[in-house]
Amino acid sequence: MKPGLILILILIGLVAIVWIYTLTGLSSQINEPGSLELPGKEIREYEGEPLNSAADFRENSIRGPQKVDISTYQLSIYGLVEQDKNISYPDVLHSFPSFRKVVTIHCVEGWDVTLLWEGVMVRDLIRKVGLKPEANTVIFHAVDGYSTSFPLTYIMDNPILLAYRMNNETLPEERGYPFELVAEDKWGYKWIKWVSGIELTDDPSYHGYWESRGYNNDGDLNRSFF
Ligand SMILES: Nc1nc2c(c(=O)[nH]1)N[C@H]1C(S)=C(S)[C@@H](COP(=O)(O)O)O[C@H]1N2
Ligand SMILES: [Mo]
Repeated sequence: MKPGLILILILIGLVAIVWIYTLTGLSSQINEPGSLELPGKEIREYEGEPLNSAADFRENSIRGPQKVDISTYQLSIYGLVEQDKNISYPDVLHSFPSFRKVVTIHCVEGWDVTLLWEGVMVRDLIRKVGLKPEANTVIFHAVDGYSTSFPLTYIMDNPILLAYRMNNETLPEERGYPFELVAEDKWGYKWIKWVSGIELTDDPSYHGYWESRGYNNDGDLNRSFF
């Protein structure tokens, strides 16, 4: 073969490789830390800090682990917003910036677990739909019928994560897949798992599942829960 022909063949080969690479979406997977397809291996240390394992939880959910069909799953944001919105799982992961943080969850039963959480900020989701001025309370709803609520200021003034990964792995089913709220500085019963809805209301007296059974509605860690 002539050297010129070899050069042309090499060039065609290179173009084909780049084309296939972009077509398969490999490039975006590599650049996005929150990518769905990232292989997960649980980490047990982050920046020198030891972490517990996703298996260290005691499973005590009201109806046991929930199975969510991710192909039909939608996160609904509704109520006192400019326009209700349903967002698919991939859209939550790819359309919002993701953040990582080591946070400890404390259950009222006396155990705690420290993990590296990764997720999107709830306030970014809410800003996307636009708030009505009367909104003052955020109620989270879950697939198992569980719910819990917060003052709007807690959600908008703090970097509160809706997590889809823990310790570098996709949330396991028992831990709330697809989303668990990382309700920093709040008792475990505020860390709602299997989140399916975020409702904006003007009713600060709303009481969620455990709250309507006597647990403190603030759920502040530095206060007693009953
Ligand atoms: N949807 C849902 N989220 C939930 C619960 C639940 O029953 N259903 N239990 C809460 C409680 S009381 C705790 S302590 C944390 C951690 O529970 P786990 O150990 O069952 O993961 O999840 C919280 N989130
Ligand atoms: Mo709990």
